Amino acid sequence: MDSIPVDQPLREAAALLGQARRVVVFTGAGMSAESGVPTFRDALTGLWQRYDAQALATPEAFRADPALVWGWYEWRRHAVRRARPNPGHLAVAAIQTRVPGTVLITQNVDDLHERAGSPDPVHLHGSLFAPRCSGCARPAPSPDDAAGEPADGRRVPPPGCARCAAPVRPGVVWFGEALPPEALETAVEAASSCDLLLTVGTSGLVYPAAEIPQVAARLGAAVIQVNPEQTPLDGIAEVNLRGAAAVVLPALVDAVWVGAAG
Ligand code: BV8
Ligand code: ZN
Repeated sequence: MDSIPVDQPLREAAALLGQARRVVVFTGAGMSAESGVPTFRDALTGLWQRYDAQALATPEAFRADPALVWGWYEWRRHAVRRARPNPGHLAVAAIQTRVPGTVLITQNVDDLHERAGSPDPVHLHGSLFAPRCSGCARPAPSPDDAAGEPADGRRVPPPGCARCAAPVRPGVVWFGEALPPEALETAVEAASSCDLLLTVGTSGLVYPAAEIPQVAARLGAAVIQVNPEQTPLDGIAEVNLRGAAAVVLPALVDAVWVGAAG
């Protein structure tokens, strides 16, 4: 992995991270982009491109056409299974090791943080690997992959619940649905008591998740943003690291701990 020059912003971020005691890492779709998992901003590809992700990720869409929405999530689940954590995910896990008590909060429904060794990330928007009944909410087994990977755009009828036969739905939070109260509470608490929040790969447009970095800044924590693009979070960030997560995060960890040891 080509290392990037330790420029001024990276030096500032390293100084902040090196002296932080209570750290929160907050991630969005950009964290998994270099693992080949498309971000929400990225237009859907293939036969899905005629759909708008935000429209598909709603209870209304599932009620109207369960097979279409289930097919989309099955397609995404297989894409995530094929993906691998990237050096950015590994750097986040390294920060959690170096700064005990670091809280990792993610908007992502993939399991790449876990596969990178991060202990129990807080999933604000659920997971692709926790299907449940849309009627009685009974957890359902993950579909067996013997059926193979659904081609993109293919509609796949969801399995029926073993208890009430209602269609099984993905264990994610759809637009218009409340976030899991305990996850949101943990996130707000961590943001309210941290002294540094590192936000990575999020456009900061989806609420209430986008509140989390703002709560931290409002209560005096330093905010470091990693994003190749500008976002509404630029204004609250003490340091903006304009680059890709899989390049910038390993360089940041190096600058704090490896450089220090060097
Ligand atoms: C609710 C799971 C009410 C499903 C998701 C206040 C103001 C305005 C609107 C609202 C508001 N409050 C509520 C709303 C409505 C809505 C909302 O926020 N709408 C927005 C779009 C305007 N919020 C809701 O509906 C929420 N629920 O409000 O319920 C309620 C309350 C009580 C009781 C009943 C009901 C629920 C929102 C959650 C929806 N579910 N995901 C699924 O995945 O299918 S949201 C989903 O989209 C993701 O989880 C994520 O949160 C969001 C995408 O955002 P990002 O992760 O930031 O990704 P994005 O693609 O946008 O950007 C990628 C970024 O990465 C970019 O900046 C890019 O530059 C950068 N990047 C790219 N490559 C890299 C990179 N960075 C680093 N490295 C790289 N290599
Ligand atoms: Zn049921």
